[in-house]
Amino acid sequence: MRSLETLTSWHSDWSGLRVAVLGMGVTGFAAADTLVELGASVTVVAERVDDERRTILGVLGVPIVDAVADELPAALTEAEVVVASPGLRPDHPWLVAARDRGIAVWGDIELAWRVRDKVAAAEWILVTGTNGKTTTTQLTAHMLREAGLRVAPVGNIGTPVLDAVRDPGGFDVLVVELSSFQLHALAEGGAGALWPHSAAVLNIDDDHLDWHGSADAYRAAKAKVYTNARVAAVYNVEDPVTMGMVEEADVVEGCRAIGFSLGTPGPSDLGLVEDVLVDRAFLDARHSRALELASLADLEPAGLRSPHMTRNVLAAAALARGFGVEPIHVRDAIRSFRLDRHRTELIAVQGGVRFVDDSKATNPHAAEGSLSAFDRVVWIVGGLFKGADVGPLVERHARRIVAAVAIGVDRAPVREAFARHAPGIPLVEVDTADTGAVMRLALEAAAEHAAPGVTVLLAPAAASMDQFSNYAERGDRFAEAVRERGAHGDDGSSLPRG
Ligand code: UMA
Repeated sequence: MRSLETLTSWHSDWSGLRVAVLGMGVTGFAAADTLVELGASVTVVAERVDDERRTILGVLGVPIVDAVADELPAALTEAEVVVASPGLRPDHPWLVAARDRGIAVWGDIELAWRVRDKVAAAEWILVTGTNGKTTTTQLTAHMLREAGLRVAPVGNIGTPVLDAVRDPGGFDVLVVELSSFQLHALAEGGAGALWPHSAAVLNIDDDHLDWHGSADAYRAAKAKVYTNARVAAVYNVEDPVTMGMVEEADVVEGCRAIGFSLGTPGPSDLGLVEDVLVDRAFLDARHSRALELASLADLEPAGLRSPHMTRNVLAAAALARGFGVEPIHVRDAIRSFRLDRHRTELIAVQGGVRFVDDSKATNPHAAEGSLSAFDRVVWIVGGLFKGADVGPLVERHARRIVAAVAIGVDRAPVREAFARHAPGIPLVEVDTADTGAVMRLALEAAAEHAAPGVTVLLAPAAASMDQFSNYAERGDRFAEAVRERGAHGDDGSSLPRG
């Protein structure tokens, strides 16, 4: 049997390598397709495979084993390598079985790293954190692109790294958003370990505790992002957990710790001086001077002015400056950036009431950002809490919550949080089995408490999958219901989304 240590290039000998690809979502498909191209002997093992992927795999000649979790197909037990989808929990019977047998378990990120030289080996910049990953990844990529670099934002953002690695045009740099699941799977040493140009952890709060088993395990996974960073390890000065991660990290000698914060930056940090974003890290005279990057007014048009978005901009700027992007390109990128939908998106103003879609707030920490941005809120909250506690959020923001509307199949966590921390605030529960009606009913309940100057905020602090396909559908349903209400009267002052 060949040593897996030799498989460090697209041009290594992958022929006939027995690989089981576990799971057939976005990741599994990219992995199977890549491995076929490499000449490996691939079998897909999955609980669900959609028709389109089944057809393409058939054309590629890849056998599919449809199996449930407690079956152990021979393709798995006889594999030399298993490539696992990130959604598979570490205690999934397939992964337990593979580990027990000493079979190497890789994620798609490790596979992509090993074969990154297919066209030209791009540099990798890694971005993780509990919230703001996608926006920061996009911002960083936008800044690098503004500087004329060929760049792709990839990873958990939705485009597998393997797709970028196989792009015939090639890239100078990949900005890779990594989830805690993908980080958990990363090798910490040996031929499969990543050696990124730089890496950032934006913030840490409890999330995905059900998947990781504990807050410590979640944090340990996130901390792996800094391993072997060569140029910059970017952390959040206002989040001591991220600073601790940098201090503990096993980085390459000479790699610099770069902080970002909304305060006045120290040498080696990026931050704010009055209303100017400044860099005191990437200039020779950093002990006495700072470079101006942009003003807070530059952040306004792109909707980046709120505190949590400003932090994302500073983190992206730190990564871009670390890569040599000039301040002028950082500023121009900020000015031309546009946020994705469902991130504190203004849907309409009706009768002086603002309707804001922050469906992307899939955990309490994310909801914290949008709740902080408004003074008087009717808060639509609830869904799958994934083991996180919504209580502290209710406690911290009780004074700005005019009323709350609980959605989701299990509303007990919201009910208990309000009973405990804000018993005086009206809480209405939307109790319906008709998921198509959830948002209409939620808005009806919200309307009882919304007056001019109030913001009706969808910031569920929870995942959506109990009632919707994903956060985007949840947000779309909210926007539809808002527009329906606007079309049926109110005062006709509804605006198109901002
Ligand atoms: N599967 C099982 N059993 C399981 C879990 C998965 O059989 O218990 C199989 C099924 O065949 C299923 C497939 O795996 O169809 C789905 O795989 P997956 O859930 O690992 O997801 P992918 O489609 O491969 O998408 C993943 C990321 N999803 C997750 O990590 C859950 C996507 O992030 C990412 O965009 C994509 O890879 C490309 O890298 C989404 C996400 O929700 C946006 N991420 C979480 C987050 O951001 O909080 C981590």
